[in-house]
Amino acid sequence: MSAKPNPIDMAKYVSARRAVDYVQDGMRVGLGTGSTAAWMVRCLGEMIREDGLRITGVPTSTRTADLARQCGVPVATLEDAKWLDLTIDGADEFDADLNLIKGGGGALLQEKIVATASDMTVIITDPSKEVASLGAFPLPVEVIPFGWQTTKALIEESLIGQDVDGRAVTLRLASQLPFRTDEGNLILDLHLRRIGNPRQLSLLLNQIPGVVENGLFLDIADVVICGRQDGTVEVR
Ligand code: ABF
Repeated sequence: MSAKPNPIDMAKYVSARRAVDYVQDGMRVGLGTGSTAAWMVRCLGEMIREDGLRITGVPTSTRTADLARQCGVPVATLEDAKWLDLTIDGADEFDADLNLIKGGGGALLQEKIVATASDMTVIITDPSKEVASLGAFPLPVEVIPFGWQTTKALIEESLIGQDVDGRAVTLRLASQLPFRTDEGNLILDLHLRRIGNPRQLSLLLNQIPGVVENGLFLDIADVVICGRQDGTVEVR
């Protein structure tokens, strides 16, 4: 591996390195977004250069697409690939049921579409991502720009009576401006602290006009790999 990880990145690298063991020649592979997924893309580039691996990558964000091209990973659109053999992606939180919160990187919509269009989804993490209950990480919700303040108010209203410990909703900013997703949408972060019923909350959020998708990834992960700084790895 040409680029060696620093100790902080070691857990991410170990997780990514173990995940690419699932990649076989000829696969169509969903390429996740985030710093852990970036190590996965670099590992795939190494395998392509050194072992002659042949795959087609479908990126989940423009920044992953850019990194894949830099690493020599052939990329295609999901339309071209039609279906994927495997998706490898990161997460912000995972629980004992392998349910996730994703979207801290702002790519949750493409990530959820790509992961859902895959025969297998492998999530790469480190111990800091494991939780007893989802929710400590603010739940990202992607909304269209039109009427977003009304959508925000409807979300806040919908949280009343839900099994959550917090109800603050904030607009995600990037350098004092509203953060925009690759689709030009906005992200609202729900500071819920604990989500008692993720399935019910996910269904509720996605019924609200203006909501495009939310960062609860339920029944999507087939495997969660947890790398550690000491170089060991645990596969759930
Ligand atoms: C991406 O990976 C996002 O959905 C998630 O927020 C992020 C985690 O980033 P990192 O690997 O940098 O912790 O899939």
